[in-house]
Amino acid sequence: MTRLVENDIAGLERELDVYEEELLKKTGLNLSEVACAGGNITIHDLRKAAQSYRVAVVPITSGEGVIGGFTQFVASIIRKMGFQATVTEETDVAGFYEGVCQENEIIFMADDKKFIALNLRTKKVIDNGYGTGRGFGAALAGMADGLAGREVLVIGFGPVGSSAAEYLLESGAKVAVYDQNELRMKETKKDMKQEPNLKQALKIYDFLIDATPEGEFISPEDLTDQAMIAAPGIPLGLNAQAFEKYKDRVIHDPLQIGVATMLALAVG
Ligand code: 2YJ
Repeated sequence: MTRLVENDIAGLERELDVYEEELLKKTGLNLSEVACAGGNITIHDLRKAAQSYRVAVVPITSGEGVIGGFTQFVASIIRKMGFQATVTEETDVAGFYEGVCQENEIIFMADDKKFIALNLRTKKVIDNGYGTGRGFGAALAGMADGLAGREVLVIGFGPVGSSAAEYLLESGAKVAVYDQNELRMKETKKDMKQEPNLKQALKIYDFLIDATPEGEFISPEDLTDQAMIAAPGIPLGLNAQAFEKYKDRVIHDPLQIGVATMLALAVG
């Protein structure tokens, strides 16, 4: 999983309203609606949860340390969904203690390996890869006006791609997978088609999930004219020309959909 850097999220907190307007325009869904679709809960249940849960986000200094603006941005995404959310003053274990003592029952925290949401009331723990995959699957379904019976190519079968693939299967889509790592290809389920050649596959599928950590490996001529792309992978797999051509049909963000869907899953 790619480690975010300060630049990936700089300025995004201020732009959250604009981000959500664009998401709505592309998918017909706002951030909470994408999260609820990915998390399999109703908006009504999300709103009820927003009244009963408080959320703390704990900065974690281990490994490569705190990423400037990361916890603040996570908290602002959660507030955007109608929940009370604070960043703890203390970090690490002291921050976790502070969050729990202040009666927060959902704790978000990330080190270099894992980013989790922990629901202390239900003991549920939600991984960012799982939330991100499902959320981007839901965003693609929104953009496509439903994916039941349609063929979707998932590129990259790590924690995000495999969760997106599962979600898409649940939604009735026909799922195909490409991963350059043969061991990962072996982890695909039998109801998922394996695509051995990426270039050939890109020419066929109109609906794509780019869940790779590779940048700029997709050019405009690789894609069908109708292609729609949900791209949780960082950096973006499309090169600049492909992005320019497809930008109205590309969903790509570093945290928003993943965090929102983690929250929906944590309270669901
Ligand atoms: O608390 C902090 O500021 C840091 N310890 C945050 C670390 C963030 N973690 C990562 O970037 C992970 N690799 C997971 C990111 C998942 C984004 N989809």
